[in-house]
Amino acid sequence: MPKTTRAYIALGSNLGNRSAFLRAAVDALNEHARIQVTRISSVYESPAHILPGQSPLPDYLNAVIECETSFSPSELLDFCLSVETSQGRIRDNETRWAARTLDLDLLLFGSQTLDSNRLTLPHPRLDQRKFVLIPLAEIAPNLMVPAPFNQIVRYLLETCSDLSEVVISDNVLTMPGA
Ligand code: A4P
Ligand code: MG
Repeated sequence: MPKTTRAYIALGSNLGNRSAFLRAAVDALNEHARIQVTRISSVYESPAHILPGQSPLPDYLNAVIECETSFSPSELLDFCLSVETSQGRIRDNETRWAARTLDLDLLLFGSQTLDSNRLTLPHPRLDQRKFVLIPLAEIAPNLMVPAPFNQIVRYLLETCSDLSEVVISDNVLTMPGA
């Protein structure tokens, strides 16, 4: 592989066979010649974060993977969006945070920062979510998260004000080919 960047991707599902969608996402990412999955967190279950006034939604399974990729950030986003679609994700443009079979969010792409109309890096809500910080801290506790955070992952988790209950689930995502 040519020059690669280490990236972190958050996986989430709260619709249908949630663990199968997460498994399919890990496999699809790793099967691409320009992506190599290097670490996978445990799978965690938590109530859906919802917007004020929104009706309750099913619980989520979430995990975070680390990968090496020769893609650019925009190419990696495009590939993630195509994997979501291949796993039955239907975007309801009327409803933000609607239940979904698969959500893939780019958390970090090396130490790059970016704020375009289709991609913000690091992920702008990363510090507000235990369902992201707990699995990320499991695989990369000392990782420096660039601006505007400028803190290591473990510190962001220790200072996170999210009070939701995030519990480890029985589902296990193994390294592809392991
Ligand atoms: N986009 C910009 N930056 C990024 C990035 N770093 N990674 C753009 C991925 N996408 C990024 O995303 C909308 C657009 O955001 C993309 O097309 C891309 O151009 P989307 O997946 O269609 O929409 P979404 O996920 O519904 O919206 P949003 O606001 O990104 O939602 P979040 O923040 O992903 O939250 N509760 C629990 N327990 N667990 C969850 O995983 N997830 C959500 C969704 C809400 N509640 C949750 C969970
Ligand atoms: Mg998303």
